[in-house]
Amino acid sequence: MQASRADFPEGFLFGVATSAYQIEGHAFGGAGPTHWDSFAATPGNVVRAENGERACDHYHRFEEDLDLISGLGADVYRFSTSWARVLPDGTGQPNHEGLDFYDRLVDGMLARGIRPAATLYHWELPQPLADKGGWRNADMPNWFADFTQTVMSRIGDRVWSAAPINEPWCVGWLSHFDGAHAPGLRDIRATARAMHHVLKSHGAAIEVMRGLGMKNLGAVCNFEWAAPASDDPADMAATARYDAIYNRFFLGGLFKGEYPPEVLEGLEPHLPKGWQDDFALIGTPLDWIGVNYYTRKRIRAGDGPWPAYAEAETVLPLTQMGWEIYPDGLRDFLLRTAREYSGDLPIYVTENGMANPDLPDRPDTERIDYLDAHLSAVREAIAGGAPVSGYFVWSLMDNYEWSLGYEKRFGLVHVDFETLARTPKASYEALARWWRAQAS
Ligand code: IFM
Repeated sequence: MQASRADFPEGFLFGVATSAYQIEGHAFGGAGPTHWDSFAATPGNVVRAENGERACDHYHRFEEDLDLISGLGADVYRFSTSWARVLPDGTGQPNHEGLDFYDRLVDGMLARGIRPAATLYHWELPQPLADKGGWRNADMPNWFADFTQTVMSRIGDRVWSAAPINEPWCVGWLSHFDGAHAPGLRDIRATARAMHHVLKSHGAAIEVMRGLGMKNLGAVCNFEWAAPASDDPADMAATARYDAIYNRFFLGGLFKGEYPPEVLEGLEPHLPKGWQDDFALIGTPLDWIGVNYYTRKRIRAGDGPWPAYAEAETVLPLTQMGWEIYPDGLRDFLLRTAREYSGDLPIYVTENGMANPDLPDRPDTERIDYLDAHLSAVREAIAGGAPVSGYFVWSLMDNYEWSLGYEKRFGLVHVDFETLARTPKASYEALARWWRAQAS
């Protein structure tokens, strides 16, 4: 790899990210059912109807996995807590086995000198709450606040950072408008409510954590660079709608107390009554903002009602996900986030990485090149004035890629899903060579 720690500002942190349902093995340790289990059990939703029952069996092998993170020289490990593992019914009686697991996990990081970066929710909603309408239900902020209180009363004293919800766009839009993730809805009213309740729940969780005296609290949003397929005004307007829904809705809510007009054009009639009064909670001050970045989309005008956009053909090399490799988008998002929304607030690249059809005995040079190019983009953003403070690779190891099952391999470590053997890839070794050099 081209980079070294010396190329980044002093104190810049490097880490890896995973999430609970994608690696833990949800069948273990008394976790309750989630909407991902029922979504995956419905034919046609997930490749081979695969689910997170066993995943990487991280629940039993977490010490080995923490050793891999330590061997990599990572400063920080970004993990998530499973709501249904901690509160199998979504509310009420905690599962002590689940809380003990996160306690041991955090202590295992600290024992290895790794900073724990917790995300409270990364998509596995307890089924009993999904049965009550899930993110559409106006009680979600209260349920989420209670979950936050339960988890963080136990581990909040030792985590280095915490964020409430991973990728609100996926929780709101992808899951309720596109129907591609659980609960698999395609409904504009459900979408409007979910998008708003996700942000309200974010704010409620931040307030709970502040009340517990926790510091270093942030939000993690995923962004896709949107480029018009042509300079035709219709394509440009469609691109602005895509950008507003995907990117500006969440930043606008968190930092400006407003939603973009291009989104209100479609969602306003369906937002819950009194939504305008919720921005004080949604915009409760943060200590950092997280940017998850993978790709860009070329957008053209589409047929039909709002939002009337369509994806145009790709023109750049693609990852195994079919996503264009476009590192400039990361640089531009980091600059734009600081310039238009977050100012001097530290920005972390909380996810970046690529899926590749890796085999354990073949060097994953494509991933090394991808990471190299995106790390250069981070350096360019820093040079341009963006206060970027850290970078996390998605992901530590191959895992459950949601509706695409176990086929898409994002890991720095190869996982054989028959034997569960872990084998570090060439990208792991390449990063370890310089991350281990002078861990901060
Ligand atoms: O695997 C996902 C992760 O759960 C959230 N961010 C994007 C990753 C790759 O699709």
